[in-house]
Amino acid sequence: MRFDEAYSGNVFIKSKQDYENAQAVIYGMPMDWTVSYRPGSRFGPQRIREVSIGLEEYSPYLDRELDDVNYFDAGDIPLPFGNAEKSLELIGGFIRQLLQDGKVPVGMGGEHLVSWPVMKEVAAVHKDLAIIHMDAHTDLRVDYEGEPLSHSTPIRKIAEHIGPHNVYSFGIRSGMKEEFEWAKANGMEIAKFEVLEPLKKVLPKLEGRPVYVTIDIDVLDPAHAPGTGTVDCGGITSRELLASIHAIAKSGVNVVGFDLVEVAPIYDSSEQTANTASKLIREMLLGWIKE
Ligand SMILES: [Mn+2]
Repeated sequence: MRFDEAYSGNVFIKSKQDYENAQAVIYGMPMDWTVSYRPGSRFGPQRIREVSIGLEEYSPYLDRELDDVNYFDAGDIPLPFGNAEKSLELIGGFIRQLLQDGKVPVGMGGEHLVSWPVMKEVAAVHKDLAIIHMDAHTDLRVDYEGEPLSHSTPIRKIAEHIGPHNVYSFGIRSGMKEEFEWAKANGMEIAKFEVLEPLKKVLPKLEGRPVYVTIDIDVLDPAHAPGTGTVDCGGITSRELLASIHAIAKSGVNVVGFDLVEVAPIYDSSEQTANTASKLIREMLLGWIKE
């Protein structure tokens, strides 16, 4: 793969731009064509990169700095506007290549549907994969008004693919009654309203297992992250989300890939959401990409 083709401008702070030696590869998935409410997340990845320049390179939480991690920012994957099926195929192909090269995928969305082909490819390589999902929304719909390719469906798709008992959702406060009932009937754990405390109970169960973590920025309360398409009040604080990232870092799970999705700069007039997202990515890189 020629990454210079995908490269589109600035990079996440301290990216080494050395693919061969990179442990992790950051990439943007600038797609927002299946959203049920407000579009705009296609511009998320670029804005997160731009504001990342304002980050400190050192994490006082983890006593580690970005120079200690080798990562490569591949830019945004070029995706055909309006064609969800083709976009997901392209994302899947990109991830297949990264995994073949032994890289940890670090994705930035984009709407949440982009996580589906990523999780599917990761599951093909890492048997016994578990998913940690943080979100305001269940994302367990079969379809949205008849359309199965919708940003309200990715967790249902991966749950059916790897088994619902391997998927753990946290911070959920919005969804149809049927979605909650489906989860309960199929042995899938949904932690409502909170993230950190239920996560601490689940992490020991996942010790030693490969885990993919998918975070929708709207798990945060809109007071902490207003710049997203489907805002939903009653969410967690950025402090709780950081503590949750650090709890995963300290646990015995093996994080084999992760993403942060649904940042929509157009609703982010203070740029608080993009700045928060860039710090979350810093902490995930420092906490989850081990030596
Ligand atoms: Mn959501």
